[in-house]
Amino acid sequence: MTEIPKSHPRYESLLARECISKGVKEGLTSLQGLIAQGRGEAFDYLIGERTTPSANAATMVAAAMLLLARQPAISVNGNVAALVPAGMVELAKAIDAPLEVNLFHRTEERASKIAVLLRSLGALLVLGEQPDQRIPGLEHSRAAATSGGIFDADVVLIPLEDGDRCEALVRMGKKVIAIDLNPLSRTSRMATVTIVDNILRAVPNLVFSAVELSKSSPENWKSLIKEYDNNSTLRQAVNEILNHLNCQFS
Ligand code: PTJ
Repeated sequence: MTEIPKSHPRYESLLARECISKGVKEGLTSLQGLIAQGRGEAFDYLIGERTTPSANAATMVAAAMLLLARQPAISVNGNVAALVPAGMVELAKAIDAPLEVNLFHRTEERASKIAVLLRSLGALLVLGEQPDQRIPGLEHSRAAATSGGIFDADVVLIPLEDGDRCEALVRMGKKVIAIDLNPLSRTSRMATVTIVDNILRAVPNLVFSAVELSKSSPENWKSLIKEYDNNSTLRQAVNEILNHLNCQFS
C-alpha cells in the first residue's frame, strides 16, 4: 500500500482508494469494483463528504427496521469487504444477523476469500460460499442466495448493490435497506430505505444507531418506520447536494 501522510487534505479518500486497490490485489474485490469506487467518490464530493441530515434520518430508520426484523441478513460484496470488513462484523453482532457473501461478478475463489476474511475478524455466521437458492427473476450467478440468509430474510441490508438485484429482492416481498452514495441510482430508488452516504461513514453510524435504539422500546422503532418515506429522503438528498454546490462559490 502507498503510504498516505495523515496530514494530506484528502487522507480519508486516498486511504479508501488504497483499501480498494489492496482488495483487488488480494483477490477480494473485482476490477469493476475500482470503477464503482470512482463513481462513489464523485457523488461523495457532491454531497460534501459528510453525513447529511437525510442520511442520518434514514440510518435511524434502517436501524429500527433491522432491530424489528424477524430474520435480518447483511449482504457483503468485494467493495464492502475491502472497505469495512470489521464494521460489517460489528453490525452483524449488533443486530444478530448473518453475513452473506453475495457477488455480482461471482467467482468461487473470491467468495471464499471474503468469507475467510470475515470469519478471521470474528464473524459468527458467514454464508454465501455454497448458495442453495436462486433469487427469482435474475439470470446467472448474480441470482445466488442461501437458505437461512438473504433468501429467507424479511429485511436485507445491501450496501453498494446492483439495481436489478435490489428490485428482485423487493419483488420477493423483502424490506431492502441500501447504502448508496448515488441518490439517483436504480438501487436507491427501488430500496425501502436508502442511506445516501459513504459506506465508511454509514456503517459505524448504523452500528451506533442500532446500539442506541436497542435501549428504547419496539414501539419507538415502529413509529420511526411508520413516518418514513424513501422518496422524500431521496428528494432531500438531492436538495442537500444542490445546497452544497450553491454554497461553493457564494
Ligand atoms: O464484488 P461484486 O462482484 O459483487 O461487485 C461489486 C460492485 C460494487 C462492483 C458491483 O455491485 C457494481 O458494479 O455496483 P454498481 O452498479 O457500480 O453500483 C455501486 C453503487 O455504489 C454506485 O451507485 C456507487 O455510487 C455506490 N458506491 C460506490 N462506492 C461507494 C458507494 N456507495 C457508498 N459508499 C461507497 N464507498
